[in-house]
Amino acid sequence: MRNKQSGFTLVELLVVIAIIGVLAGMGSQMMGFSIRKGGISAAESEIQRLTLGVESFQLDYGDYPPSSMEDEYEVTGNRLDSGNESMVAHLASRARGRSYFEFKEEYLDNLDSDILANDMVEQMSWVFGDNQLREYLDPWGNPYVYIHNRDYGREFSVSQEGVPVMVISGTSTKTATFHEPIRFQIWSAGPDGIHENGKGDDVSQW
Ligand SMILES: [Ca+2]
Ligand SMILES: [Ca+2]
Ligand SMILES: [Ca+2]
Repeated sequence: MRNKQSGFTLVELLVVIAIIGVLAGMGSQMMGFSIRKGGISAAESEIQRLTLGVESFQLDYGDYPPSSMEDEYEVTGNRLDSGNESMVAHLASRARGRSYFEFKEEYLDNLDSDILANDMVEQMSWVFGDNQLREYLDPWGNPYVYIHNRDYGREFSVSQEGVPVMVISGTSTKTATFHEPIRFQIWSAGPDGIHENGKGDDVSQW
């Protein structure tokens, strides 16, 4: 009679390794899920803050920031992320002695490296120390979309993971009209980084 071997057999070892693999997979999936969830609530709260900023700008100036600085002031620009840049520029204005938005530095960037003309910088009482035409980014690094209600139905060029794509204001399936009909639309492309005009996993203010 052979002595019964102590320790694990090969089969037992393989079973243990398989179980560890499954558990590790579940763990990383859960972690991915909670990171995604965290991103979504961060985007929601930033959109809420941006909405308040845009609303208080409107109280002072009687109108929301335009969807495009290029059109509003007849300045030349690259027409990429114009709505976001216009929103940032107007919220960064202290022309009336007050600021409309507290920018979180980690979300500010100028992905397309464009600049605001110097006379415009003065005119807006720009709060930044240079003339970079910045965008405000969502937690996944993509600029939010901002569109004034005047421009609903119009196509705009925005960057999606560094590539320009066209977007159009989101429509509601309930009312068959645009969301936020008398205000403005702000949305993030969401965790998948793909703009769906406020649908799919996009995070929007409606
Ligand atoms: Ca631009
Ligand atoms: Ca820019
Ligand atoms: Ca999306």
